Amino acid sequence: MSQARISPASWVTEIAELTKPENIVWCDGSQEEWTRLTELLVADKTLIRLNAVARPNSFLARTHPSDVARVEDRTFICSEQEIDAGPTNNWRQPAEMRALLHAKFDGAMRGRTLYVVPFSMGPVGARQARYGIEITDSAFVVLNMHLMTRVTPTVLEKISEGADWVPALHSVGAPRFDAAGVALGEQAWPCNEDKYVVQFPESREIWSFGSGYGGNALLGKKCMSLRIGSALGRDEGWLAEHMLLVRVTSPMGKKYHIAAAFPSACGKTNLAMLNPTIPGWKVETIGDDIAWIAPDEAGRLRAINPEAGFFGVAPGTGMKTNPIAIQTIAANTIFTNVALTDDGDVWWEGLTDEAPEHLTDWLGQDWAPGADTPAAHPNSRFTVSIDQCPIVASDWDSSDGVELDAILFGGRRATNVPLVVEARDWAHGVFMGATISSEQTAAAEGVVGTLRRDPFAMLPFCGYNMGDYWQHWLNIGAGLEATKLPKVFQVNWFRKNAAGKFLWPGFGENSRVIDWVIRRIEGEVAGVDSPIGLLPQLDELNLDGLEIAAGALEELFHIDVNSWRAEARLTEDFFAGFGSHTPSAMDEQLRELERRLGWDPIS
Ligand code: GTP
Ligand code: SPV
Ligand code: MN
Repeated sequence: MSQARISPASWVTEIAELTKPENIVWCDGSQEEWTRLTELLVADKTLIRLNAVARPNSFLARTHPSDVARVEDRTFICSEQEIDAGPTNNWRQPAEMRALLHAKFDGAMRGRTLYVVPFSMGPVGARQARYGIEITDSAFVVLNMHLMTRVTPTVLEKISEGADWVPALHSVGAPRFDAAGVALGEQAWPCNEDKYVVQFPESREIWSFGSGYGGNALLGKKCMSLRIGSALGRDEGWLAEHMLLVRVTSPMGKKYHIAAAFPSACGKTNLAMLNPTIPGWKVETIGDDIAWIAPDEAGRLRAINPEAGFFGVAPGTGMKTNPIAIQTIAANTIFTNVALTDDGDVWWEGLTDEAPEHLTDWLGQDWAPGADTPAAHPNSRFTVSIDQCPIVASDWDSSDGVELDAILFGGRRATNVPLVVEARDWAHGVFMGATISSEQTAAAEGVVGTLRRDPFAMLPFCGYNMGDYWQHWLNIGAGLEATKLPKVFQVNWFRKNAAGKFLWPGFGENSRVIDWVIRRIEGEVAGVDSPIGLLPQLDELNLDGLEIAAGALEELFHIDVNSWRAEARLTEDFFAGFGSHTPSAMDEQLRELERRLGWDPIS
């Protein structure tokens, strides 16, 4: 469903007439632009330049305390029919939303600069690449787009040659003047209490108002690559996924490619930069958040990372947990909402075992160890180019992408879900993805810790009816030979014991799980059947040198039939919420699970 669009220049004129900026700047992604805009933002105190010896060319931003995460209840999918957005999305009638947004954007950029940012998701010119133009009144957004996407005027050439593109409009919603020209006063972090992150999946447009933070404002990321991307994928026969992408080389020298979908703040960046604790294994990073997956001519699923950088969670990232990330962010990095040390460097919980004696916290207040609030916001993050990752695959941006050998689904589950379990076949794998639940994290506004369904880790990111999305996954699998499909697994690094302690050490030790996954692909280990899928036999796991409490392994793989029956009952209700859009294959999977749990299916 390709749309004939007006030219970028006409669109910019139209938006400038609406938003009434002071001036217009066309961005080119150059080093000169980076220098100019960082200097501008340091001068107006939006950015703090970090100690140039400790962390060259790096900056700290402190957002408004109300603008710290994605705003899911202010995120809208505006399809013509409500049913096409489905029950998991906020829906508004497109014409109604357009009228509302026009009123919001009218004069929204008074006294500000309108930046035009042409960007590509995927290598420019690649078959799978998609182009966008973000208009924003935030220089901070422009700088982050430099790191996260490919900002280049070549995109405008491609568009003038006829390539399709996504118009993505963003304003922080904080004009400097009102309509009468009266100064409105400038906040340190301009934003608006009223926020809208709006996708029009049918006309492939994005309108975002009121927030300068992460996925709300960097419109190439969740808005375009996932919400619009998933709608494109449905229509064009591919998959836009909230997945990391890695290459793993075994001690035998054989290469495998793995994609993994975990909900926000559940370990994608960490697995993407896995530092294996078992000898002989090598991991190369390809992507840490988004994968676009398409069938190729040979009938295999191939994936690219459409992004060009990482927007990673800071807390918990340290030399012990993720040394690769620590090396990646040594320079040329923008930090948001972390703490500032007295010598002008950054700190957050988990960077070191002990906090410095004095810090300036993310709110700009004095902070000392023992304070009852964290120094860094739990959703504080770093933005950095993927090129700086010491283990990035040299061909990470190859236009061809990589053939997938395995897909992992995971979440934060304190109970029930074992360390690893393999799906019996593709449909069972889709069922595993569809039934992911996870404890709420700080990545979105909401109560941290409550268990929520997050199918395919796409709950906030699917641009159409989630039930139809499951059917699309089934269709993709049905269109390919079963032997050529990636094997599907569910993993859980977060199971806890009765005392509330993690049973599994996680991070680099997750290589032991990857080792088993790959030996399953090679047919070297048989596993053992269980009601929920194929589990490892404990002696199939490489546990050499692992320090783990007695009994912890048994607990990690324990399947509690009663809890699983209770979970199946909840799944029944969950599926019912999608009505006739729940694929019958998903209902069959649920009945099969109930049967294996020794329980008479209720229907
Ligand atoms: P988004 O960028 O929000 O999509 O998140 P992500 O999935 O990339 O999450 P990330 O890897 O940044 O991890 C989030 C948090 O989980 C961090 O605090 C990590 O330290 C923690 N974490 C990651 N892997 C593990 C693990 O294997 N075990 C434990 N216990 N914690 C982990
Ligand atoms: C997530 O929340 O899944 C992120 C961060 O990766 S954001 O870009 O803000 O969506
Ligand atoms: Mn994410």
